[in-house]
Amino acid sequence: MRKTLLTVIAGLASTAALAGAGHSNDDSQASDHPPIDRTLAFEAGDMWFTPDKLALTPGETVRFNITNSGQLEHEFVIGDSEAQMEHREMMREMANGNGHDMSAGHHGEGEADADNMPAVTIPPGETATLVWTAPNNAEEVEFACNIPGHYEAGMNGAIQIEGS
Ligand SMILES: [Cu+2]
Repeated sequence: MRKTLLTVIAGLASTAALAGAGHSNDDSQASDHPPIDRTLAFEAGDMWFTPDKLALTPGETVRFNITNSGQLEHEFVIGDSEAQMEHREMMREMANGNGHDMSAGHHGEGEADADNMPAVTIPPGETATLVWTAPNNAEEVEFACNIPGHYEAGMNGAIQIEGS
């Protein structure tokens, strides 16, 4: 009995030569988000984003690949201008409250903020991904970096949501 089973397992193991056989590039791992309609490459530099504006249609799901080509850490947050302002104030308070330890303001990969703003923090030289669906109830939202001073220095842009 036992011997037979072992033989079978040994047989299976030898098929492990699949490695490197060129995976088809599907990113449908855990689909905790709707299918991606579009993937957009963004670049974050020291105090700018490229592109600095964007147009989407309502309900369109976009994957942002944001590369930080600057020397500083940046974030990419989506929300209406009021929410951005609140987020900015929160970040500033955190920065003041505990010296210059910014770690409390970090966002995980694609993680929603407490106030439900899609946000991601990007260390210098790295690329972060954020998936977001354009809402049906807004005509314009902003993307921004709300690390103190960055928004004011130019790290913000408009997302026009048009059509329907
Ligand atoms: Cu920034």
